[in-house]
Amino acid sequence: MFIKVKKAWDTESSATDEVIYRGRREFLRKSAGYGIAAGVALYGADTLFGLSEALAALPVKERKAALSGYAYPAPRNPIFTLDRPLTDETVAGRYNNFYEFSSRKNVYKYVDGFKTRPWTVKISGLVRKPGVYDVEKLIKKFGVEERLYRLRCVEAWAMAVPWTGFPMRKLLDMVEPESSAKYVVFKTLYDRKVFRQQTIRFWLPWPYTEGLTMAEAANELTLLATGIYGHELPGQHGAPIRLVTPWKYGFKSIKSIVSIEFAEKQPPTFWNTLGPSEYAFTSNVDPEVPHPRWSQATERMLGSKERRKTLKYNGYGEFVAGLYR
Ligand SMILES: Nc1nc2c(c(=O)[nH]1)N[C@H]1C(S)=C(S)[C@@H](COP(=O)(O)O)O[C@H]1N2
Ligand SMILES: [Mo]
Repeated sequence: MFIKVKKAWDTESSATDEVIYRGRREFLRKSAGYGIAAGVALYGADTLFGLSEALAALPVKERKAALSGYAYPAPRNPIFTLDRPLTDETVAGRYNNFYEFSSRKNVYKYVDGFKTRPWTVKISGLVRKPGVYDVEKLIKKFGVEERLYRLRCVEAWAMAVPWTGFPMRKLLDMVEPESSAKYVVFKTLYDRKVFRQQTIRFWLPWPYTEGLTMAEAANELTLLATGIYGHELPGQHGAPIRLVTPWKYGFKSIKSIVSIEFAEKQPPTFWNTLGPSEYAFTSNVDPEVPHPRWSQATERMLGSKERRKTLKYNGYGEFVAGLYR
């Protein structure tokens, strides 16, 4: 007899239906409390209610339980192994670069009101299937996996963390870029009500923008992360969806993405615009190419006094060296 073995990350439609059902019920309960006419609430519930809205309406505990039905924790992809211990979660979550919130490492103090659900990503440019895609639906469609990756910041500190997400490759297969597309352009949300620094430092080249070549975007390592340490991304790590390119300096791994565009020309990017000689467009980790003001030969592991030798391509040469020959 043939038994279909379901991979843990196969989509579970029954789990999703349950989320929508419970979220809708919760939404109706709240709407009644706010005195919204039942007709209006029902109209909204029946015609507009999707997975994201349902999840957003659930209390935190129930939301966690619902997500565990199809997203977290995700099965670990055994291909990606580490040469060093994982960074402690609280250490990684309290030493962040996210200039939209703060130009210091204390980003975690500013993310409490950051509303990341519902959230959509606009796909545009040289692509056959442009559109506005709901992050929750992408997670459901592609499934997610856990990957242990090193991350090396251009400032010479490093960490090792378990991301949860799906390969960018899956998204490319779905949206079908045109053959004329040479670059992928990623943008973070621009909203001065959400990100205080977009007002305080209004002169910076917002929105934060990053770019990859098509071949880099399609590489096996390129991950769109939606989680970390076995749960959803907290705000400071770039909720609800961010890029992770572990062979490049951390600033390429753009957070809180709202737009992915396929383009013929290399786009101007945030750090490259601010300092072209310090932050190259490609910015692959390379111990032999110093920053103009400091060496890149070694790195400090967050949460420890350990200094390690920096590895070319951050140790990911077997996956990516072929891209640059
Ligand atoms: N939108 C946005 N994305 C960003 C940044 C930022 O300031 N804004 N900082 C980058 C830098 S410099 C690094 S090192 C990583 C840090 O990711 P982490 O805070 O999750 O460790 O995010 C990158 N992505
Ligand atoms: Mo960084």
